[in-house]
Amino acid sequence: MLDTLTDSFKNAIGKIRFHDDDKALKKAMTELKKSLLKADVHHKVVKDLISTVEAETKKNGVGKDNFLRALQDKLSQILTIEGVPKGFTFASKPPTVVLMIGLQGSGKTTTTGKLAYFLKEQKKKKVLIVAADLQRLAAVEQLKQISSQIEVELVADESSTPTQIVKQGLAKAKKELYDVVLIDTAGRLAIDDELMDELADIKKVANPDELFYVADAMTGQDAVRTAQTFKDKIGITGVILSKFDGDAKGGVALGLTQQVGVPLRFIGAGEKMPDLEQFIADRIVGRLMGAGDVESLAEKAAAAIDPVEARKMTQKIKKGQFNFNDFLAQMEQMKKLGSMKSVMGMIPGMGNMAKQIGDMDLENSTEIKQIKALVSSMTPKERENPELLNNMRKRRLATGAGLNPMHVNRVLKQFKNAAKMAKKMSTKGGMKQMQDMLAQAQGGGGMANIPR
Ligand SMILES: Nc1nc2c(ncn2[C@@H]2O[C@H](COP(=O)(O)OP(=O)(O)OP(=O)(O)O)[C@@H](O)[C@H]2O)c(=O)[nH]1
Ligand SMILES: [Mg+2]
Repeated sequence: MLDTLTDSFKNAIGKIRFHDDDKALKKAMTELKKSLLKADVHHKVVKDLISTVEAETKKNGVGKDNFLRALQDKLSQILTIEGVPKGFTFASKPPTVVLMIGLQGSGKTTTTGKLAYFLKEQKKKKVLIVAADLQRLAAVEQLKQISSQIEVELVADESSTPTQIVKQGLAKAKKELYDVVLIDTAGRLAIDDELMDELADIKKVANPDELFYVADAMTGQDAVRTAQTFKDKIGITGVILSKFDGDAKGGVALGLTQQVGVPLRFIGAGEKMPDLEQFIADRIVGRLMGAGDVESLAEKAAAAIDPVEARKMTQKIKKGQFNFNDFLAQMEQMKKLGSMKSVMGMIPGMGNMAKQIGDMDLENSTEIKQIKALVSSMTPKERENPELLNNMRKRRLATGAGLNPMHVNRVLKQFKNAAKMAKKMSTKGGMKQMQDMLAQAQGGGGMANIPR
């Protein structure tokens, strides 16, 4: 997600040698400046960053440690707005009301769904979505689909007006004790008075705690400019950059907070519901400097994995009873973590591996589809005990699942390997072996076992 930026910092860090002099620092700064500009970071932000880091490093004595400290401090500063709390905060008196605004097609509706999913799954909140976009014919239908997919309640009524539906939503939220209300609004092609008036009216009745401006990251510095206009005309409390997966450069994320004077709060990097990440300065700084973001990963995993189920699973694995039902259940859990690439990006030292994996898609990968097709053709007994499958049954299953027998054998072999590996991992020292294996894969491109 932040690959280009991370690479820029890593290269610069590499240029500072152990016994350092001004020349090494100069070289690192020149390198950093060039790559940040190339990554689309605004030139004023780059200039400020470079001059501060250079001056601070010199002041404290040129050397890697001082350079890293100066860089870390400066990055934290440019990603933070003094006095603004970190992460998503809830109003002292529920419901927390969030208004989602932005230009047409910027990703408001999708992001509303992702945010609802994040609050429900990770923060365990009761979330209500209000469909206040009554401009576009299909808008309500789109939200209906999203909210039923993530199992979040929706308030919608095509024959109503935006302010009426907001009032209705808020009344329901108060009565039924919702924690959060997310209001999706209509977008326009460009900023015009009509849009601003409508938003101002909605804002008046909604009295929101948060106004999130959703901007398309692919529009680069335009995202910053339009955010500024929305801030001046309506007032915003945060920015969400969507479609970050399509933006290879990503520099806009680094400068935006200082440029607009409002913090970047979330980044959307994919079309699916788990593809939303909190933008928390301290964590991002760690990631930019190549240290990973274990905190966010742990949060995601804790939300996705049911501890009771996990314990049961570990017991089964230890006893060698891991079966196809468990295999499928594990895969379903993995899906909740979001794209494999973003997960890997959070693990320290795994940034490169994330790149190799590309976007491994658990839902749409052919292999996983094959496995699912195969398992659903099995009898319950066979699912519990794969050993029951003889050649005739395998041929039958292949036909039933629309696969050839070779596929079936491959899937069964993969399953056996997975079960074996899981058993190994659950023993003492298993984690160490896993790490070694990962390190090997990282160095040697041995990714052949990971389905694409
Ligand atoms: N790749 C990618 N696509 C995204 C992301 N967020 C949204 N999209 C896609 O962008 C398109 C527009 O998203 P919407 O959520 O409908 O945008 P909107 O701002 O609600 O649009 P209007 O209601 O017409 O103003 C859809 O096809 C989304 O799937 C993202 O983070 N990554
Ligand atoms: Mg929309």
